[in-house]
Amino acid sequence: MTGRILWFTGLSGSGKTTLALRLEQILRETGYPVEVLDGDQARTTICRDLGFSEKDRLENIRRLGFVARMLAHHGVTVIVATITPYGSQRQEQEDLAAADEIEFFQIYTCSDMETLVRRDTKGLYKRAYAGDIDNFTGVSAPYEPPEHPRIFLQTDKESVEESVSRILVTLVEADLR
Ligand code: ADX
Repeated sequence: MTGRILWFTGLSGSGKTTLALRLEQILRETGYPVEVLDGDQARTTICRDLGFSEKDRLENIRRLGFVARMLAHHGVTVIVATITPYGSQRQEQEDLAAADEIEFFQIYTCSDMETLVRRDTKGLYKRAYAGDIDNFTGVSAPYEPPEHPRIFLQTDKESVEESVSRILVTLVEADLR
């Protein structure tokens, strides 16, 4: 059985990792082989040589996509949680998955900037607005919102459990098709 790729995209602090880990826990308890590829984790391991220029972000996503497809070939449900700021990057990953007959779900965690700045879970927005971090997505580097994500989550308005339930419903519906 081929696995699938659940690819989270959204600004830093919009809930990608939180949702990915909660989803991982539920799917694992249900008996699915599942793996999370998280941007922050990748950047201290397989992508630790990369920064945040457009070129490096493209390379970052290419590496994660490559690993995701390898795992999916072995029946793993792979959850990728990275900003993935460019539409072309997301399209490329979707196309590569399709070429390998791997089902690909793009999940957009959308939150307004006011909420992100108020929460500022990692303290990065304060530093970015102060000019201490270059190329910070949403502040001094672009984020191109997806126009047609498979799943659209308003993480500033809905709870983690609500968002996770909506993802699970979509997965079940896809399995029933
Ligand atoms: S991506 O753009 O290449 O997809 P990725 O998800 O791997 O980004 O890494 C984003 C994480 O790196 C953020 O959640 C944040 O913790 C950290 N980070 C450090 N510097 C930046 C920056 N300039 N822009 C965005 N995120 C940054």
